[in-house]
Order: sequence, then structure tokens, then C-alpha cells
Amino acid sequence: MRKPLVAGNWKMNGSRDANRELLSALQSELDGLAGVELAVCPPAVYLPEVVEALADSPIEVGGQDCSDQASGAYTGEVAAAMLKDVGCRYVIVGHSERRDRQAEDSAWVAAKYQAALAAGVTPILCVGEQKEEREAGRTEAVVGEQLDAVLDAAGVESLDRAVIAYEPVWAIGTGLTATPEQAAEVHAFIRNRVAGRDPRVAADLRILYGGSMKADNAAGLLAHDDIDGGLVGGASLDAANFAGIARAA
Ligand code: G2H
Repeated sequence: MRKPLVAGNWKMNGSRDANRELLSALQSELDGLAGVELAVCPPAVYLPEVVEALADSPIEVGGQDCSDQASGAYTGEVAAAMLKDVGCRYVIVGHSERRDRQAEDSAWVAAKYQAALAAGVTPILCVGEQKEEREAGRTEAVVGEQLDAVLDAAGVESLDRAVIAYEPVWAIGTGLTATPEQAAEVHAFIRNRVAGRDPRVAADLRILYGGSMKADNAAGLLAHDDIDGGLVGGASLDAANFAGIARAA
């Protein structure tokens, strides 16, 4: 039985004041909610404060990225061990905004994924196709390549300590959400691909959906067996909206 996970990706949003307000609203909205795991991923500079603010809460904290290197002369980067050190349970790797803007390729993402595991932080591995790739019928080829890069580098058993997020790039922050059927089809593809290597790992693997998920479309997506939660961007900045998704999970 897979426990759903709803994780908020705050992206490059927030301030100390806004974060305090959001966390306090979230804690009241989510008080007593059982059966779902929750996490927030604030910008790196706010991580220690957010961990501290959530010390008495079941809400976990994650980073939005980590270096593929353990330590050293890598200006501006944050090591997975540092995320662990300040109390992070999760780290997002391979988000499409980084694959795109920072030109992170699948090999680099796989190295970040391995660095996270080595530090004892659970990677949330993002995969997903661009609009043109979907239109060209290449969704499975693209997602399969992104997935295989990680499985080849780290082994299928590594997924016992990881989470996958399917995020169709054309649905991110655009207001366009994949239909539950479109999402479920790719989630099933991912699970089958993993099952090809190890059916037990595939059965236990949590696969989240990400891409304009909101309280009012979450139930339809989460009704599918293969959709085990959400990686939520915009809607995670609004406590009531995020809580609505968490309740639907
Ligand atoms: C996809 C998602 C969170 P949004 O990037 O990772 O963002 O919900 O704003 O589309």
C-alpha cells in the first residue's frame, strides 16, 4: 500500500514574512489530516527557518535542487549533505525548469539523484515531455530516456528510496492540466517500465503528478491507482488550495 505524498514546490517565491504566514495557515488547514504525507520545498536560503517552523508538525521539508558533487569548489551550489544537515527529508532533482534553464541533461540529473541518495535525502525525480514531443508522439521515448538514465546509473532498487514526479512540461504553470487519463497513461507507462526491471520495486514506487494541480482538479487525477500524490507549484503558495489537494489525496 503506497502512502500518498503531496509536496509543495515553492520555486523562487517567498520571503521570511510570507513564509511564516503561509506555514502557519498551512498548519491550521492541515491539522489532524491523516493518511497522506506532506512536504514543502522552499528556496534554499529559507530551509533552516522552515525546518524550525515545522519542528512540531508532520510536514516534511525538501530542497528544490542539489549539487551532483559532495563538496568543494562549486560556487553557488548546495550539497545534498547540507540539505540533510539542516533537516531536509527530500530534494527535487531534474525539474524541467532546471533541465531547461540550466541545461541539466539526464546524466547530470542521474548524478544529482545519486548524490541525494548518498547523503540520505530522498530524491523526487522529475520527468516529463515538452509539448512538441507529445505532439510528435514521443512522450514515452522522452520519459523512458529520463527514467532509464537514472535506473542505469543507480539501479532499480534505488527507487525504494526515491519518488518520481511526472510533470508534463506543457502543463507546468500554464493553467493547462493533463487530463486524468493523459496523466494516468504516462504513470502506468513509468510503473511498467520499472516493473520490467523489478516488479516489486514498481509496485511500491510512489509516482506523483505535477503540472497546474489545484484543489479543484486534484480529485480526478488522484482517483487513478497509479497517481500517488502531487508535486504542486503555484497552488502550494495558497494554504487553502494546497490543503484541498492534500485532502483529495
Ligand atoms: C510543476 C509544478 C510543481 P505548477 O512545475 O513542480 O508547478 O503546479 O505551478 O504547474
